[in-house]
Amino acid sequence: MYNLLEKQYESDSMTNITSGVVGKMSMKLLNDRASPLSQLWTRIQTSFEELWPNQFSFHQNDNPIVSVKQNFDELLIPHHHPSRSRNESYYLNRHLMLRTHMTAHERELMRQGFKRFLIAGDVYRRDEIDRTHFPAFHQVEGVSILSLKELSNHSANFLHNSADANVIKLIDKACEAGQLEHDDRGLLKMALLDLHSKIDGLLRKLFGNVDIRWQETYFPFTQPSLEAEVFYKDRWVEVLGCGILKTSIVQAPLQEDGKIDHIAWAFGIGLERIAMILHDIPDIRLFWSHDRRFKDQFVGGNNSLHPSGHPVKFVPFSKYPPINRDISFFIPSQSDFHPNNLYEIVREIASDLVEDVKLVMGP
Ligand code: FA5
Ligand code: MG
Repeated sequence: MYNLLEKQYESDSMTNITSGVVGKMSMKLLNDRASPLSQLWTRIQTSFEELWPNQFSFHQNDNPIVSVKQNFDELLIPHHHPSRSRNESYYLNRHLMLRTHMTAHERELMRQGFKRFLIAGDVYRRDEIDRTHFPAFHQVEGVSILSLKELSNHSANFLHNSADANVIKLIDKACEAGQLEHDDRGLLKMALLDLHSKIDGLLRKLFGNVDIRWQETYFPFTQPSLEAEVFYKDRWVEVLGCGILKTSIVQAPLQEDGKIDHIAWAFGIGLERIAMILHDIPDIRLFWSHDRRFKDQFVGGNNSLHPSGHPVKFVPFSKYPPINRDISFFIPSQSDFHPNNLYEIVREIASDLVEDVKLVMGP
């Protein structure tokens, strides 16, 4: 047994939660009005409301502890999937874990009857250490359940508005792939175009004119699956994953004859990546900083916007140059060494001061 934020939990062979990550759990950045992350969450809600009034409900879940069932099993994530390993996720014990994505809350909201919603929260992954990856970050998940009737009434031309020829080609290709659960490819395409128009609308509202690139990807719970990247400072940054939810995941009533009469799409956006681009924030760790030199730059800004409407740009303040350190060690040939375990030790000892860990394997 052990205590975590004033509650008792049974420990077992899966337990791997660390004090560093528990410290992050209590920061609740989405409730801190001075955090660019909470300001961005507000902007996402107002953007949705302005673009598609009264269509979506907005939710926030501040408790990242979920069951393994919610985070993985119910989302069809196979038992051998690497994200289930102790090397990639934080476990309280065999049954409970820190959510690795906000997709973990989709089913409960659908079960409560919500059809179109956004939900934000903090998520946790044992990940690599660099400027754009951190073991704690925030996601906004969006879901829309569209009735088939509604979809067939939509004018294809209207939905095509935001999609250029490349996107339409990609969507056509994604809809052709085998094993799709909805056999009307036309309606499936309409649903994907609707998803595209919502994400495209949001990204353009946030960034203004920006280069967005779409490509096909894989998630166990969606098919087809797509991801979007935004061009920023000479490179493409992945900002979100999305797709058409598999039918067994969607929690919505069926028609009287038992037929499925809906198609649902979902997306998951990383808030840090978007805020970094909007405000020129060079390092993801700064969001967790208690340093007033960081926080004061965003206080008082109207949702981190200048009166001109442009996002406040971050002004760097560190006067210390970086220092490089080499550490070398031997790994026995039979060991089950995983680099994430080394990163975890680095984090435990040096907290967030270490900017980048590069692993160089010897011959
Ligand atoms: C997911 O988490 C899926 N649940 C998204 C999804 C939802 C797909 C609904 C389909 C339907 P992914 O692991 O790619 O996907 O993460 C989504 C976004 O979170 C990424 O695009 C990125 O913006 C952000 N992200 C992922 N890992 C990190 C990290 N370590 N640090 C900061 N941001 C991250
Ligand atoms: Mg991804």
